[in-house]
Amino acid sequence: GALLTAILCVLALAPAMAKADNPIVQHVYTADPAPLVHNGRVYLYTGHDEDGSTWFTMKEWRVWSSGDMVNWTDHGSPMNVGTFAWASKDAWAGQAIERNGKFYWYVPVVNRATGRMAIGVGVADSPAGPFRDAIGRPLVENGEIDPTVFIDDNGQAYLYWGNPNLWYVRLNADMTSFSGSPTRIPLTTAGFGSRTGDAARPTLYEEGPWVYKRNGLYYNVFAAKCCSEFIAYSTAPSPTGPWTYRGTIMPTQGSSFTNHAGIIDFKGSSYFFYHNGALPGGGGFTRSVAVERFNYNADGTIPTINMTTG
Ligand code: FUB
Repeated sequence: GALLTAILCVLALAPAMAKADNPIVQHVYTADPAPLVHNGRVYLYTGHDEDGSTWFTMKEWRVWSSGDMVNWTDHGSPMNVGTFAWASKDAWAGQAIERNGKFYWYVPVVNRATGRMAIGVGVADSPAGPFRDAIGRPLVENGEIDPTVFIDDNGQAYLYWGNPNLWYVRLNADMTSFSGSPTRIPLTTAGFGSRTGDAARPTLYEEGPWVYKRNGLYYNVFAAKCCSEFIAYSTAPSPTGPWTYRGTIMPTQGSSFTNHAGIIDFKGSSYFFYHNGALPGGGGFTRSVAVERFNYNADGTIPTINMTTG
């Protein structure tokens, strides 16, 4: 009897333990999570906030992986500002994707020659790197940040990015060049919600887009309304819109004034990655990535997701 009760208690606790353990990384500060599912593992690409940082002085990116969303392997830093000989600083928010056995990691970083933010692309033969500069120059440069990459079912790849605007461009199959010119997505209030009190930014869209497709619907999850950011989303019937604003996913919470989302399905569950300032010494420039498991609503909408710790 007592033994059975003890076993049942342990079993009952197991799911809670599995969904706990936030922040995911507890020995360094991390930011801007970008998860990628590959060969039965989740690879988590992040930035690295330096100890005691008082600005987004980020020098390198980090990779972590897990087969169970509980135990994480540290793959170190397989890409940093120095990977891009033309870059000077600011290893900010990117995303990696696999195509034809190669891994492409799109990141914003300052172009030393122009002093502006540009998008670089690293390439590697394995998801944990090491990554090298794929083309030796910026893939695209317009002073804007936060690339997200997506390959549609027909093989057409898209890169989206931007703050204060939202851009996309069609990537070629090589993933390191593009066709046509970057196109600015109209930031309408129908598409991205309305913000008051900032004439230059009439919609909620701020930065950090995360674009993906589920059941034929295109999702654009983004950081809304600096500088107590929340995560909101829009959907569209095609990768190029038109976008319809769908509301808040994660309200403003925690001690980081930015937030940044990444969403995956893995082993039958859906996961929402984000960042906050939950570690000791944490805050807006000393952030930590965290994750919540969630279920889509039956109509494909995303429920409200709250930050958890522990
Ligand atoms: O981490 C630096 C910047 O802060 C990112 O590029 C933005 O998305 C925000 O999280």
